[in-house]
Amino acid sequence: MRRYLHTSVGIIAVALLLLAGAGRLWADIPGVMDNTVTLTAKEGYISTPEANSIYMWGYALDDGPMQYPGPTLVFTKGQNVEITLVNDLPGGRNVSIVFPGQDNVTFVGGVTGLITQEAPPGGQVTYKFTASELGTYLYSSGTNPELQVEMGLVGAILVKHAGPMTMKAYEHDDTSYDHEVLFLETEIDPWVHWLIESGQEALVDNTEWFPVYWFLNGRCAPDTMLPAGWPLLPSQPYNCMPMIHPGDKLLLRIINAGRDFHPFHTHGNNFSVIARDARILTSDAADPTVGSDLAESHFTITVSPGGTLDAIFTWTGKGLGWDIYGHEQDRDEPPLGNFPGPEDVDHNGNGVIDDVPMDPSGTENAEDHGKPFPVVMPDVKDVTLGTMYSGSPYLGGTGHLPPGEGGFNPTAGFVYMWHSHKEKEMVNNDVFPGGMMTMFIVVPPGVPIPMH
Ligand SMILES: [Cu+2]
Repeated sequence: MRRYLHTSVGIIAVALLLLAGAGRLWADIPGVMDNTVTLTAKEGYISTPEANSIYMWGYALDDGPMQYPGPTLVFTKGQNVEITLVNDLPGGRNVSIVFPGQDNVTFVGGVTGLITQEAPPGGQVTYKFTASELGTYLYSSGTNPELQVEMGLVGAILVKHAGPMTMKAYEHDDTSYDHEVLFLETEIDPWVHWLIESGQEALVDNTEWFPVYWFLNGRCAPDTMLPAGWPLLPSQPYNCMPMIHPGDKLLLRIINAGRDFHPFHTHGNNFSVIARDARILTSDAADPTVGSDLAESHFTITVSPGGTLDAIFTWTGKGLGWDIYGHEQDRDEPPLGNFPGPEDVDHNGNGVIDDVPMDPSGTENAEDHGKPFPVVMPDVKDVTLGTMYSGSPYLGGTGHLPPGEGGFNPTAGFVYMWHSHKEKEMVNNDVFPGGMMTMFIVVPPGVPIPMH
């Protein structure tokens, strides 16, 4: 346990070290942006942070490695989409894809299945549809789904506006965002996977299904925080570590691709749920000026199994009652006297002219400008320092740290946990911490967050 904790802290440290470096590329949602895609259903293995290796089935891109989840498919609204599924699964079984929320899916080739057209062993099937509605969608196997979804045949579809920089989740004007992140939630029972791997499928009993691994985008924490495309996780290419500036709007695209409920919890602030199952929560879907007027404010949200949800999260520090930037106090209060200057404004409306400028990003909360940190910081020798502590409680502030401490948060962002609020889902096969958990990072204004 001790060794594991050390390892996990090390991995978080590596993640933050990379975060500090140039060329970060994981703030957005990586995926395949092509309207003609070939997916191959095949077997493979995933890794979990407590050093397990689990047999899986997944959708690969072309003849690439098995992926968990399958490639995130990014289409633009109105695009005609063609997805060819090649069946390379073992055991002489059919496989398929269902596209909940997509209208008028047609097929070429394949064989008729119970739910949809299927690819026979060694064969293929092509699905065609028009990505007619914006939003966040699931795709998954429609063949023996109680087994094939468990084994990993799931993925995400995002339908976006055609303009490359039209960052608006839906037509409505208040669904715009600055950054986006995908949370594809799954869970597995490794016993089922072992039975399949060892050729004992007849012993799989869904009444005894008992998941002990919980994933965000196919990774268990702390691997969620490693970059996308991390070479040691070849079958788990996607990460999950959102990053914003104060005041940025972050679009959360949440998909429940499993069969349990996961109350996902963003510490620090509420978020606004603007859509469910890729349909905006509005009283007038035809009028884009109405906005998501039926949006719900939540602190924790559960998505139905098979469902999706879009929410907008933002964070400014408003309401904390202190100045997150640590701007100087009102030096123009007695007995120091007044210091007139170009920034002489009564920012916080307390009747005193401040001589310290507001944050130029425009997101600073005026009422808290200049207000002191509300507690006396303990002496550095009386605290245990985390690897992410910058030496200062202020956003963008750094301070002196003992030798060997800190260094993993050089931009002095605020870092905190987002996770499933079913606390048992924060483990990897009973080893804490892990599971459906990641870190969220607010970086100071001006620190670049890369986009596509
Ligand atoms: Cu919590």
